[in-house]
Amino acid sequence: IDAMTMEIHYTKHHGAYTNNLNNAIKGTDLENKSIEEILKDISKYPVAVRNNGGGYFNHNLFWDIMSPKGGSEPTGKLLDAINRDFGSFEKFKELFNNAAATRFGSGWAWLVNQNGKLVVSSTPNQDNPLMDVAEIKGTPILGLDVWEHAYYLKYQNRRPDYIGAFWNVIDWEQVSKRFV
Ligand code: MN3
Repeated sequence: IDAMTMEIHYTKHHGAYTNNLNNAIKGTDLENKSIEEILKDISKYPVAVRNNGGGYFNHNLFWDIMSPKGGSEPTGKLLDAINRDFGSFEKFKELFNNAAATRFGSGWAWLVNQNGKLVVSSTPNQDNPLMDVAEIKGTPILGLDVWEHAYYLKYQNRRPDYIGAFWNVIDWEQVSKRFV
């Protein structure tokens, strides 16, 4: 995962979602709600709130669960839950990689906490599992951006190589903190 892609991704793409979300909710009662509260009733709001609110939340999570010192494997309670719900860490990786690789067009792959049970899902565009419109709902604790802007500079069309490299930068301590 290279520095230039991350720089552009953070300053331009995430910056745009954040500004556009703020503009979309300006002067409405959504200004006083948390992003989680907004996302859970997203079907009630304009599409600009869905796209940019999702983009704002999803990237905040994405930056938080990556680290240059990442990689390795989860431990403790999270590893126990992965083993219980997927059979093994390797099996979970396979499912997650498949969700990320087969998401058609732009979107995200997720590890989702459904009241203590872990499932893998993917969503189109900037949707996420917190949204009432999501097919698979729950709390996302790990997410991978598979929009072309997330990898095209370095990997061009080779999305599977980008997905493979993601495992080297996952900060499992941060993912574990989200698994409550
Ligand atoms: Mn992105």
